[in-house]
Amino acid sequence: MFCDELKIKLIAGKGGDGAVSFRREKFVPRGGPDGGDGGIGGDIIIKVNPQLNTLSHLTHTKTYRAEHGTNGRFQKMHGKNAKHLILEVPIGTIVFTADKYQQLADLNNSNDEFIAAKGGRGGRGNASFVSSTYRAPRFAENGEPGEEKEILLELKLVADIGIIGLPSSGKSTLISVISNARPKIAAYHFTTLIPNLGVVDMTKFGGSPSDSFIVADIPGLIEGAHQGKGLGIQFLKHISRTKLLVHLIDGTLDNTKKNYQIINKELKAFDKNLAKRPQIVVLNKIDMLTEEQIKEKIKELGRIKSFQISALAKTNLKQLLFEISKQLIKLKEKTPPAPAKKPIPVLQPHLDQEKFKIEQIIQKKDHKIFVITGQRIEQIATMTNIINPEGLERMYHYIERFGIQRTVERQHAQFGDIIRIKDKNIPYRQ
Ligand SMILES: Nc1nc2c(ncn2[C@@H]2O[C@H](COP(=O)(O)OP(=O)(O)OP(=O)(O)O)[C@@H](O)[C@H]2O)c(=O)[nH]1
Ligand SMILES: [Mg+2]
Repeated sequence: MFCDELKIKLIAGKGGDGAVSFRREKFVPRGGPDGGDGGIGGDIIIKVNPQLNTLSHLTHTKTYRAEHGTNGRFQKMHGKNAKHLILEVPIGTIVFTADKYQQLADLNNSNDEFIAAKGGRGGRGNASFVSSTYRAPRFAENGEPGEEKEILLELKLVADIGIIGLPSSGKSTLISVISNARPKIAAYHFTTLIPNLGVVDMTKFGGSPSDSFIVADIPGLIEGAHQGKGLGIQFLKHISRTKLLVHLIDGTLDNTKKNYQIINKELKAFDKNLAKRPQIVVLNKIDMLTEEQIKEKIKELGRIKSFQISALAKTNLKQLLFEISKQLIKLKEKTPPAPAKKPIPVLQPHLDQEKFKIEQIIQKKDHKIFVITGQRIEQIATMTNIINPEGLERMYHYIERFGIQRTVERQHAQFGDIIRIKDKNIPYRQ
């Protein structure tokens, strides 16, 4: 099976910080707190675009970052939520964790999408902390950092076009200059023994990502291949699902038309339908021919229209690729859409609420450090500024509420010990 794989890093947007602010109005001497909440950070969403065939448009950048939410402001002004970053992928893309250990999503339908990295919550402004007992909080939350992770995208490839031709007509040379495939190329026959697949990134030739396609280079065919001559014709099954064939003819050989017919006869012997597949006929190696010789070849081919290229000298490749891409788009429009498969749920990462553990107890000379981990408590620690006395109080509130206090007490916590959560060192207190 052929796969296109891509590892990328995602950093979702951070939430905006909450504001600390107090109302200031004429004739109102002591206004209440009015600090607004921060905006939500942008998610990174992986979304199907049925027009795409490859992942090549995502290879230019290794790290994708969504925008941050903006900070809250006075007069309870809410910070702006950030825009989500949408990464488009072809149908059939599977999302894995970077180590490929866990599958996160299988995007099989034309409108599937998956939130791959969640943006951070906005921090609450001091206006949100007002209660009957807490009238003038001088404290606001920081915005939560966006999720950060590495993922692996995998796309199972089915070739859109197959390159066919006699041995040494230049099939592997062509695929090597138009795609990312790097097959073996040599001046002897049957250099290619198994098909090679390559992704043609049309943005490299001035096209758009949706023009990109997948090409297969197969072993050479010879007369009598259907009777087992040369490498036979079994490998033609690898291109039986292609939509279009590029028929490459070596321009330096005589009997241009006859050579063309030999290949078509072998195709027919393998599968009548494959022989009926649209073909783009290409005369290769024109760098070795004079203008006069090229004209003669065209004349010999008669009604069979051809492109004239040199794969080696990279002559006329762009025109050929745009023609392939144009024909592919037309052919795809004609093909009925695949029946809808059962919808997959849109998966969202969630935080395992209130679970924590003592990761480690570090024994120092005169005190201990309890290193606490847990998604939710770490999130709270990141969002809380403990230098602010009210922020520190809030941290103690959660330490109590989550049961961390009781747990460290059972481990003989004493005055002078530290509870460490993420990068915050909180003095233990009884
Ligand atoms: N002058 C010239 N030589 C070419 C061109 N394209 C390919 N060749 C040469 O032709 C020879 C065969 O090229 P390949 O790309 O290996 O041909 P192939 O069709 O893949 O051959 P098989 O895999 O054996 O069927 C090599 O020596 C290439 O350098 C071209 O445009 N001009
Ligand atoms: Mg080859």
